[in-house]
Amino acid sequence: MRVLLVSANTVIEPYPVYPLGLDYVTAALAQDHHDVVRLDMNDLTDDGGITAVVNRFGPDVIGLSLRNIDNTDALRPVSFIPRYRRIMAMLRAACDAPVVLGGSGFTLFPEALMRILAADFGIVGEGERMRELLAALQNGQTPIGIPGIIERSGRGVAPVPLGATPLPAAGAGPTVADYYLKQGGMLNLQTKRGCPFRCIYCSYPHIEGRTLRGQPPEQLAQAALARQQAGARYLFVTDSAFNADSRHSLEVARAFKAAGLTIPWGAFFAPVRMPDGYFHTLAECGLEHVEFGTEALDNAVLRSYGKPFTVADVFAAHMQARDAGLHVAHYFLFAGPGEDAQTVRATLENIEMLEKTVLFLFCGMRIYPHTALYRQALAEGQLSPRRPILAPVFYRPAGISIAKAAELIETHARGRVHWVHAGGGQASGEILQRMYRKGYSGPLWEFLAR
Ligand code: B12
Ligand code: SF4
Repeated sequence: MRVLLVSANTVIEPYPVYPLGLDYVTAALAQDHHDVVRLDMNDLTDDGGITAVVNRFGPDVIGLSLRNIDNTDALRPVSFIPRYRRIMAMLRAACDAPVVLGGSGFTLFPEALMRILAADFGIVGEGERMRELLAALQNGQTPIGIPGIIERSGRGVAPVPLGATPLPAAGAGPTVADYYLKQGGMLNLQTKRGCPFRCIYCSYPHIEGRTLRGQPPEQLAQAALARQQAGARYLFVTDSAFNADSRHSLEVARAFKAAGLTIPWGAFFAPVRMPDGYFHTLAECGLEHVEFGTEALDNAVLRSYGKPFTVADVFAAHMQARDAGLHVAHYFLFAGPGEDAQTVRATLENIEMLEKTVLFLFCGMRIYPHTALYRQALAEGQLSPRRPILAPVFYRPAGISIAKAAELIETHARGRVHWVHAGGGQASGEILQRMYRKGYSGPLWEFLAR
């Protein structure tokens, strides 16, 4: 079949992110010899380009990748759904091919997005299952009943994590990656799926499953090398927490080095104490940036967020990474359950003791479906089961308002470049764009470290 895969994402903050998910879908469809063409909305200078591509290619089926739903900012929320509606309208005007929705954002809100975008099918979870969907359509059978596939009415079956997923054979080829190679030269790579932790607000285990499923290190090293050969100057590892499986992460890093990967890379880490020498080994294998999902530096708040570590663990992990010569950043998420003015101040004071770092401070915990936070908000009467949460709803802690917590953070952060509140907004996006144009690559937050 002729399949057009469209990446709808045009968010460029903090930087444009290569649509990695579509590599996996493309690789899966290639196994059945489908003719796949990809269209990246980041790469189109004007939306009219959609119609031209559809007219030229004449797809039998269109897959639309929905990564982001909104900017998850409680104080200045921005929804990306109106843009997706416009893309959908242009696809519908250009042809009659059935449209299949997928992607991490879609997986969080499948029924609502099927309805709003009036799509024909959706795939909840891993998009490799599009193979089965196309096989059913080709054989004139209904795809309903295949795990993860839903139709417009929302009827369908819950997804089950795939056992083994094929890795895109050669990684990102220059034709689809060109835009990203020019905009900072960053590509990405996923070394495993899943997260075993149970942080109450987190949607990642629903998107990727709780069981860690690692890809073979040698294959990953070849995929990393293919990206380097395609021109990538930096790799971001997209795993929920790279160190959630310390053995696999070490094997992957060593395989990178053995394969001859020379470009730097970075990843998200849980700030837990790692075995001695862990970060040194990763640093020797090219790791440069450690992004810790710390969220709070108050033990009661960490407990109430369901985090698998304490304040002491955070300091220990920080020192381990710093001693290995790595750039270290911490993400914080204020105003969740258990937060009040005193815990906000405790976290802010403890942050002062983290040396040589950058702090990304977010305020307001978005409530996602299938999370303990969702159930807690229901039990506390903050939500009713019928209230839609596609338009973001943020948890309201009893002890402090989101606005007040934001004010405390703002006051503390004012005038300090390494305290980046709410992602730094458009201004820091623009600074990054300028630095990329000058030839810099990578997340670049190390320039702010103090
Ligand atoms: C890594 C990551 C980042 C990194 C990206 C680094 C990089 N260079 O790649 C950084 C930190 C930069 C980042 C930033 C942001 N992120 Co982010 N990020 C992620 C994360 C953890 C992984 C995404 C990923 O690459 N996965 C690996 C690929 C292989 O999987 P995938 O894309 O999901 O694709 C699979 C399926 O979804 C499906 N699929 C994908 N496309 C399609 C298409 C079709 C047709 C089909 C059938 C299937 C299908 O098949 C694929 C293979 O199985 C997800 C959470 C998660 N665990 O998914 C959040 C996530 C995507 N991010 C999110 C958000 C909000 C953002 C930001 C907007 C945050 C902000 N306020 O700044 C920005 C936007 C950046 C941008 N330019 O788009 C949200 C999106 C939901 C929402 N509320 O909108 C998520 C889901 C996290 C969450 N809060 O739940 N992010
Ligand atoms: S916040 Fe991080 S460690 Fe916690 S469940 Fe989510 S991905 Fe896992």
